[in-house]
Amino acid sequence: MSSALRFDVITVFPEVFEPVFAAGVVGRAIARGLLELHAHDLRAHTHDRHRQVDDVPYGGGPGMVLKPEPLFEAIEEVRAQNRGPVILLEPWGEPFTQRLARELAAEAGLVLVCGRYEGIDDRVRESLADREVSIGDYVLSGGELPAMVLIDAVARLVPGVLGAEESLAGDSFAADLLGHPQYTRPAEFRGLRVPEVLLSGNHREIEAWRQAQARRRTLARAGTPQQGEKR
Ligand code: 9D3
Repeated sequence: MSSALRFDVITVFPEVFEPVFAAGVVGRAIARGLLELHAHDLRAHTHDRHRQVDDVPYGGGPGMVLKPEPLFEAIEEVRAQNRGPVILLEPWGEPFTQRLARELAAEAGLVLVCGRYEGIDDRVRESLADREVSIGDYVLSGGELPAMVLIDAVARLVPGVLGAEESLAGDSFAADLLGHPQYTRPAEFRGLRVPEVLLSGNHREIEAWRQAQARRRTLARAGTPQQGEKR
């Protein structure tokens, strides 16, 4: 398989990755050998009686910080199998975008490190990280959900992961359009009608309507009022 992409995730909660990626597009791709996902328990790389992955911050302050030793050991071990970039999920990282997803999908592998508590000892970033990524400006409890978001978005771009039809649908994002409204049967539900043009069978008119709707959505999201649109 030429384009298989390998994800290695280092986390204190490896079990949360299992159900999420057993189902859906990503689960199917793993079953078909297009993707590999390995979640590694950071605690397996501790050597003390209490299997401690965190410690108090130097200089004082609230909360705990992920210790460097287990992270160095885990990352170095994983790197023997996965030569891809080491990405730390951090709230102050570069914003995760479709563009970054495309860039990462071109790698043979990715090593994802999930922070917890107040953060990761900065020597890990300094010595081992290739980049730091955030999924947006809101506070989560750790890097696991962000890692899942990244994996899902990147996995969809690996050739063969999506069916031919689904891949075509992805192209609308390439044009930075957010897609058009979708309807399915019935044509009328609780008095709500599907737009007449979609029932017309006129494919040119349908395509024009969809493009206009998609443009409208995209501009609305960008905060640019449409002509004649009330704000
Ligand atoms: C008080 C300073 N905070 C840093 C901005 C502390 C802090 C908050 C949340 C430290 C770690 C976290 C846990 N979040 C992540 O690890 C995280 C995250 C996020 O919270 N939002 C968006 N993307 C990401 S990627 C990793």
